[in-house]
Amino acid sequence: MSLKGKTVFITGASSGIGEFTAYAFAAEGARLLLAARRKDKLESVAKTALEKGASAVHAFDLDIRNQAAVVTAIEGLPAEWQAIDVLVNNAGLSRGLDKLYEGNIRDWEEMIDTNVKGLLYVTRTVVPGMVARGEGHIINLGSTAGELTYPNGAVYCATKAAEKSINDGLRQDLLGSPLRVTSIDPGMVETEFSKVRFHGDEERASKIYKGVTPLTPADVADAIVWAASRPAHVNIAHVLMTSITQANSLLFHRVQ
Ligand code: NDP
Ligand code: 8X3
Repeated sequence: MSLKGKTVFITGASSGIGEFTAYAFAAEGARLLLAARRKDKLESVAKTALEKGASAVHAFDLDIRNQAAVVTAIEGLPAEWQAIDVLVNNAGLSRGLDKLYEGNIRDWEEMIDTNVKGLLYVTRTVVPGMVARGEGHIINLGSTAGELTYPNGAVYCATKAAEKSINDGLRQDLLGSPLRVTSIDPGMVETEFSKVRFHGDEERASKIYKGVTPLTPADVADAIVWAASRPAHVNIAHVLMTSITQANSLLFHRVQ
């Protein structure tokens, strides 16, 4: 399916996987709706996306944890941006790496509010328009963490297990319609993810990637665009992907 001229809405487009997904859809000639909280970063992504071939870009700041703001921003889009063809529910984060019984409750709330509730708010606001138009594809970012829980990561892993259930539930709820629902589930990808997880501690973040070859955000973007560009009757339910140095969320081949 050609993505030229399709309107693609990417949440969390200011860095990492969302940023590179914007560039990958840009290269296909798509129109891009880009959202995140950091407007300055988004504007720089928007400029690069136009240089890479996006046919138009509209960027706006949005905190997906705020349900009223999600509705206002999406329902208030200019008329020419109202018909969203592809929604990439990418915005998300981890906070902390702690034993559950020692975890920081504010970290838990931020992860649940963003990765689960925020994803639901955006989906609930965008999908009715897709259903009414009889066209659309929802692509959610899951993780190997949603498949297999790792120590000290129970709450982040739980949010990605929830994403898996939401992805599978939505696909069943849309059965009989032409809409498609996909979960892209990467293992370790080198982005701002670990820096955010460790509250800005770059030294601790860099240790996570030591001795392994992580996926790049461009690798994940490639899978997202691949899923979106399958023929209209083909629904890719899940893509589980890791680098060759990772077998699952627990097992890595690390060179010391
Ligand atoms: P980054 O930290 O690089 O990017 C996260 C993006 O989400 C940023 O653009 C950030 O923008 C945005 N975001 C975070 N909170 C909010 C919010 N409340 N409202 C709007 N946007 C928000 O990480 P990744 O690119 O790695 O992560 C993207 C997704 O991929 C996440 O869902 C993550 O769980 C998932 N994932 C990541 C893996 C990895 O190893 N990196 C592996 C598997 C899945 P801003 O701060 O400007 O709001
Ligand atoms: C991100 C991958 O293993 O750091 O979902 O949780 S991991």
